[in-house]
Amino acid sequence: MKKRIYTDPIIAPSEITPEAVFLKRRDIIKSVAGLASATAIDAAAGVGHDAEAPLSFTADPDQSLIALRTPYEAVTSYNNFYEFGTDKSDPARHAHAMTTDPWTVKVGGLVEKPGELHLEDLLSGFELQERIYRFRCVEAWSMVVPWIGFPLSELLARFAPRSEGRFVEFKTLHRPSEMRGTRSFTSIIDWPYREGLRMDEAMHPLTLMAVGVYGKTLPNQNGAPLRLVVPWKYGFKSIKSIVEINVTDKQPATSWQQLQPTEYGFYANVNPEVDHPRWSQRFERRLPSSIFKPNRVSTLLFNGYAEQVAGLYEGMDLRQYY
Ligand SMILES: Nc1nc2c(c(=O)[nH]1)N[C@H]1C(S)=C(S)[C@@H](COP(=O)(O)O)O[C@H]1N2
Ligand SMILES: [Mo]
Repeated sequence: MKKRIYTDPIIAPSEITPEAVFLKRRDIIKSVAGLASATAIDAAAGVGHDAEAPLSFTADPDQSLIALRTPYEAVTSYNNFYEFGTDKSDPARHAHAMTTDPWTVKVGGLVEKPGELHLEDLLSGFELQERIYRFRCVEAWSMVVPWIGFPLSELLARFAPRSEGRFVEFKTLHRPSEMRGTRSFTSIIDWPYREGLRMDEAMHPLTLMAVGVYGKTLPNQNGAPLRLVVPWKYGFKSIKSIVEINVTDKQPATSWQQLQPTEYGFYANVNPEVDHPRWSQRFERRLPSSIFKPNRVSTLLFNGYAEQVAGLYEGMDLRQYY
């Protein structure tokens, strides 16, 4: 298990330069591995995509959430990624089976220039930025995550959406041979996992395409090599391991809405006033939490991003469009 050599950054990536992160990482690997030569260690750590390799990025100018960040260990071991099973520990245990290199994202639908992006374009074709965001699952747990990525609007701009384009649809990789959860008889989702956004939501500057977390490429369980992050919506909108993006004129069907439309809507904006039919959304369990230290915090309207996004929903009844 080469990937577990280095898991917990000692120094916050946003506090130092990316070069320093890289050097520090080598130091840590060296000290952990003791006598082995640096080259052998780099090879063992698999410097490359699969190794959760360090990325070059500019730090988030908004450092207000930095002290609240959920530890790397929790971010990468408590996950929802049903393609690998429904237990929170399944993705960390089984997602390594997914091949992420080579990787292609096909972009089409109502765009002037349909085409493809490859893994190299994703990791070096955009200026990477850090964004420290609150992340709130509909199941009432939450984290604060230092993502690395670029605005979805920059990706879409390359393919020139046409003016009739009103929505954006996303699809996850569907490869049963590498995704044990999709082979299960009890699997409830009609694969591939799908999500969608309204065009103005997709173009919003907070909407991120993430390729990394804590300064390194995404581990598979978090949706490598490319996943969506929409911080004011419930986590299920933040679709992982994307292989297809289409601009459409109709609201796309989404996996959770198809599964249980009375419980999961297309909008899925975080809202403490609108309860899930089976539980309250007023509070959340902020990870890491335990029975002894539940770490219960109040849920904020639009997950704390109301100032930036409330305008998108002016005049809409948020109870009707949940
Ligand atoms: N393809 C895919 N994307 C997915 C999911 C999934 O099961 N499959 N789960 C969603 C849910 S419910 C949540 S809360 C987040 C969890 O992201 P994390 O594991 O990085 O915290 O991923 C979302 N994206
Ligand atoms: Mo979720």
